[in-house]
Amino acid sequence: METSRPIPKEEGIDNSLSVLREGYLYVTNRAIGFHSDIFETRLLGERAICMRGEEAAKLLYDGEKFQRHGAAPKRVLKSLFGENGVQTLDGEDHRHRKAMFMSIMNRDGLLAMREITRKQWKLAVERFEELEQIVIYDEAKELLCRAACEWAGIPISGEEVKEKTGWLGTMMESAAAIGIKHRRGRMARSKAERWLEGLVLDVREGRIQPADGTALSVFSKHRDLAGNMLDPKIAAVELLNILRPIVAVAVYVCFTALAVIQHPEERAKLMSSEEDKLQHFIQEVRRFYPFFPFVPARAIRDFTWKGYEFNEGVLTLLDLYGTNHDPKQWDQPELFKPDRFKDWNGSPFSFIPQGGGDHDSGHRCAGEWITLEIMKESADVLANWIRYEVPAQDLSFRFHDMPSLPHSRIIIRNVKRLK
Ligand code: HEM
Ligand code: MYR
Repeated sequence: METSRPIPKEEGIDNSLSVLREGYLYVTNRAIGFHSDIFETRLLGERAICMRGEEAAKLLYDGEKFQRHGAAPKRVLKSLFGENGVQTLDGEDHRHRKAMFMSIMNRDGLLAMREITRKQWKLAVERFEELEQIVIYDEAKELLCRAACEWAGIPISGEEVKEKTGWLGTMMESAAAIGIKHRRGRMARSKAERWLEGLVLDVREGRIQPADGTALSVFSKHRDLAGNMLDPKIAAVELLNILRPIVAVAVYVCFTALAVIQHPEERAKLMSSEEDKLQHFIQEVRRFYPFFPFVPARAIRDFTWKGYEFNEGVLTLLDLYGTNHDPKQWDQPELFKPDRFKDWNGSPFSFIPQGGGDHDSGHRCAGEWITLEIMKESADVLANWIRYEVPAQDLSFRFHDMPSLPHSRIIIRNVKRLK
């Protein structure tokens, strides 16, 4: 019989405001204060357990102990995720829906994404040469919107790109917002869902024929475990679970640019465009910079873990940023050192910028591999394809902005093509 030990407790009727105030550092700050990788608090009007580190990640990804249904706050479903999408499913329903996503993440799909990204950067760089200055974040969102639609088999005209980029970007940028910014996120989602529902019906009624194997084709024809096609609204939510996060990779492109600018000695290692070097660099970008803050889940039943009692239904947050910076796993986590990935042990639970565990059976990010493809191509462009000036600007970013970005969104001038 395990003896129980108390979970350190943060005082206060509700500490949601502290999460907004401290952002990515909320859990780390308390873990340091309590000398504990687990503590309890109150968030959004209920008791919540927060935890970080490899062991905690293993626990949260145990599908016998935690479920996702009812875990993400309603407001996050209304803006970022969408309702009744794969993020909210459990058990067999989740595995079946997840298989639909993973079926397009095969070798051909990944290669296609790499090539589309390369082509879109080429077109963009030609344009950059004509412009006095460009803002990397804005350009990356737009070129990734084009890339996402092409990859997913979604028809989009040149004139539509700005509008659609706006919707997809707003959903992600307003994920943790309150007030008017949150309402903008909801509105962007409604418009985008209507657009994609229309396309799903177009496919089903034979008006358009996206290529086999593309997300639009696969999701429009997918059947659930009962043999029924997805409700068009849910198919639209899932198509947005492809388009929105591909546009969101612009945040990582922006941080990649920041790392290229601020670490010339690391940039120099990319000069050969070797795949390994690009991989280590972008893995360190994903580890080092903040993006997705925490993953929420609920305990399915009462259980005890390391002596700590979890009650059925308790809201539990796994801190992704804190786990990627856990000094128990990472030597000098506060330093940007891509070479640490030369001999990284590959644990699915200690390096979790896009969630942990297994892609097929758990909730780990379905788009992790294509994120790597997009980032490697983008790192190569920013380090090797172009020469540019970086004018004086505010490159700092704040840990309480979720998502966080360099304030200037990274301005470059006098872009000249080298390749
Ligand atoms: C899930 C992060 C890009 C599709 C997730 C999760 C995180 C995450 C933290 C949740 C893991 C969990 O619940 O345990 C990110 C970040 C990205 C990114 C930081 C960088 C921009 C992508 C891309 C795609 C994608 C490019 C698709 C093309 C998904 C889907 C899920 C997911 C479908 C739900 C998986 C499930 O519930 O089983 N992502 N992601 N993500 N991501 Fe990503
Ligand atoms: C995606 O679009 O699914 C991937 C990237 C989104 C990152 C957004 C980060 C902001 C904060 C979200 C709070 C979520 C808490 C459950």
